[in-house]
Amino acid sequence: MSRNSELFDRACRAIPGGVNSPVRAFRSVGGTPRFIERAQGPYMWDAEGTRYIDYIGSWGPAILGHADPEVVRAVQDAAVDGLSFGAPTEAEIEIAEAIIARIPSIEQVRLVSSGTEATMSAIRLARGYTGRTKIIKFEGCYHGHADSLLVKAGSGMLTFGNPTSAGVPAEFVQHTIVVDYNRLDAVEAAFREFPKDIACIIVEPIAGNMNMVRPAPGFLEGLRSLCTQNGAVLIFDEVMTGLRVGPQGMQGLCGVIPDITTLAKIIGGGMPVGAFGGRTDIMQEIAPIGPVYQAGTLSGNPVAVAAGRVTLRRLAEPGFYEALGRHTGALITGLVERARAHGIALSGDHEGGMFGLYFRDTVPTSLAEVSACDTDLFARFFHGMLNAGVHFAPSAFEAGFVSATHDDAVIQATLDAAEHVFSEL
Ligand code: KE4
Repeated sequence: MSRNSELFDRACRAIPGGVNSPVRAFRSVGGTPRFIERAQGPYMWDAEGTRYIDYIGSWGPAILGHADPEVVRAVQDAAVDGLSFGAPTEAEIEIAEAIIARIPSIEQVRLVSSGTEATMSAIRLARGYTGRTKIIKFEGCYHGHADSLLVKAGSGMLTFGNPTSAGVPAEFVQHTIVVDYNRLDAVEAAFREFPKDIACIIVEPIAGNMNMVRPAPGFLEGLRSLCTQNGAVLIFDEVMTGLRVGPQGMQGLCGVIPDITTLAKIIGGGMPVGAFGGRTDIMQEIAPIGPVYQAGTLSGNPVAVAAGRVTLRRLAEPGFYEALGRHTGALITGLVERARAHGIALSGDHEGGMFGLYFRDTVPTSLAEVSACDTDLFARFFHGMLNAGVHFAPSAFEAGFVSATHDDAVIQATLDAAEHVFSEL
């Protein structure tokens, strides 16, 4: 038995499914998860010493590459002065100021420890600010595992084909309206049905949890108009896209400014940091100055914040996103060309350091089109690449991520491996 199999068997005895987050269990692609012992730059090494070029990137945070020396040193330096105080620190002000300087919609920001906490808090804030109860989310979008959002969620939920989660009472989701992504007419209909009771819309401005799906032209602009017209709060969940698709997130690219933005992943540089922020008049509703309660023991802890601050500073270096986008584009263009040369229906899309690969002829524009992709072929591609030393996300319903350390040589090595895999698919 391989070391990974031994570890997985042992893990399954101690941890449900052997993992601490479902998508890691390989259940939608089959096989044994690789137990990672260390990572550096674009590479991870598993328990058997096998090296992989990594395109999971910890699901987004590892944009500088794994174990970036400056980030690691900042964490070490912070840790020797104490791990967490439960009291305010100057570092929290600095990262808040850095976030405010980068994200157009954010005038004030509150730190939390995960994307789930950020979106859960943002929803509560929108309800408290408007005095309304209903929320609109989009099928295939995933915003973390807060009860009211686990309705037809994407990511692991979609992978398991569980459009809703057990353990969530119907009463907890009766105010959650789920419509199809890119269907502005459905959102208009919801506002017509509940003209004064929709607190907010929460949306991934580029969906990344049903694989990568772009907003249709005018979709985000339409959501902005409908929220403004109806007195509802527009929440951009940029946990994934924030600082991943560009220096100001998707809102910086599309010019649509939400009322609240949620962030996580990259702003922690691999350490647990999430955030929600927005217009000052809305953020003033948050405790301790407002009636909407929100709290967290480790929110803004100095070690996590140290990693985030260095990461944010490095992303502002000249040419960072140009290089990131160039390498991601070379990867996707190269993969699609090689697949098609072997008669395989593969399409791809990318924005900044985020990409989607789809085993179908054209880039999907909806969950239905993503769901029609050849997931069996994806699983065979996934394992072929894994055996060739390239680790993509273990699900056809996930986006992929490139880091600053995925240079020309790493991209070329990936394409060389893919050439061989496509020839045998
Ligand atoms: P976390 O609670 O996992 O930090 O963030 C939840 C979340 C919120 N919003 C968006 C847009 C997200 O993509 C996520 C989490 N993303 C998944 C990747 N599809 C995390 C991977 C996992 O669940 O293990």
